[in-house]
Amino acid sequence: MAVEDISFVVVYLNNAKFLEKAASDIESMRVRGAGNIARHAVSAMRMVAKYSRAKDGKALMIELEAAAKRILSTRPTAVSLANGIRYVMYRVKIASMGSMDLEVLRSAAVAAADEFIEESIKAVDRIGEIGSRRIRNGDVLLTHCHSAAAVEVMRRAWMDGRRFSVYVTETRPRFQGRETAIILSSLGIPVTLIVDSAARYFMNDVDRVVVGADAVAANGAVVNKIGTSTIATLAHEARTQFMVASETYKFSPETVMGELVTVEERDASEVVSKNFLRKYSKIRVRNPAFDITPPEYVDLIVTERGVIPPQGAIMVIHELFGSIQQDELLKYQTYRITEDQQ
Ligand code: RUB
Repeated sequence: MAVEDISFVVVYLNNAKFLEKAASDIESMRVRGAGNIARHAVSAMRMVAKYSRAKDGKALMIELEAAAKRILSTRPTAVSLANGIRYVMYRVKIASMGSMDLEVLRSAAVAAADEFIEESIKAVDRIGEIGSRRIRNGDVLLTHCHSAAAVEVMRRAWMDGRRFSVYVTETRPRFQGRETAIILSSLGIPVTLIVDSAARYFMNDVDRVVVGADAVAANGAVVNKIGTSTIATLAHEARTQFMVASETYKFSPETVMGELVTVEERDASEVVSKNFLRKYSKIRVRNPAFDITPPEYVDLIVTERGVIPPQGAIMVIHELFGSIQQDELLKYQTYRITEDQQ
């Protein structure tokens, strides 16, 4: 359900509960995929600003900071979340330098959120347009997990009349690959669903791997669904092109300062049943949700600003975040680190 669907009355009466609902939608993965997560988070910030009963501008800023902190604790790897929130908060901060009036700051937050959402949707569209040109007639593609940006690249190429087929890995443990397979197949694209461990078996048939990203580091390393880096290694070995579709708001400015992207580790019950865990309590189960593909295994990153080699990531980050102070950048990084890591 879209954030805006939640009735005005409920939101007005209980902004805190509403924020909690948005955060738990992201935590539980009812809303998933880095782009969707960012838009959901920014919509939540918008609603907090719009329906806040703060008495003055300062109180609104404190409320927004608290909301940002809660939202950022939900999915630590999604840099898009921090960047979306930063987009809003930076503009509120700039507005606050001119005036601390409550309504001025409220409007600044709402306008920034609207702008981020609109631009992020346009970015996916543009990535589809740019990335689709890389797909040729007769190609065999492979994709992993479910990425709206990667799907848009394939959808657009198909709509433009190119004919190709796609291997889709099912993507354990949550099977997001099935969602991708269903979408591509509904467009008429020939799809073969495979288990993740069959990637090497089929890699020699594949011309291009197309995946999305949760984060792109300053050195061009790509953080994406667990298993992506295995596929990238296989593609490298088979000399198969490895293409990443990523909006620039997934690029991590903190990594310029040597910070590492936090990899989210999810509950063991996503991998085996609770019964299994009880019965074999001595078996430890680990469930990292993402992994890191080194830049040497990435051929190109398709962004809404154009195609870049992984080495170009640093330039994109400087262009986008160069004007933001280092302490401002690190503030949102700190919010994402869980208490036991601090
Ligand atoms: C989803 C995933 C996707 C990226 C990019 O992981 O790894 O490839 O988020 O997606 P999860 P998009 O299912 O754990 O959220 O292109 O839609 O932003």
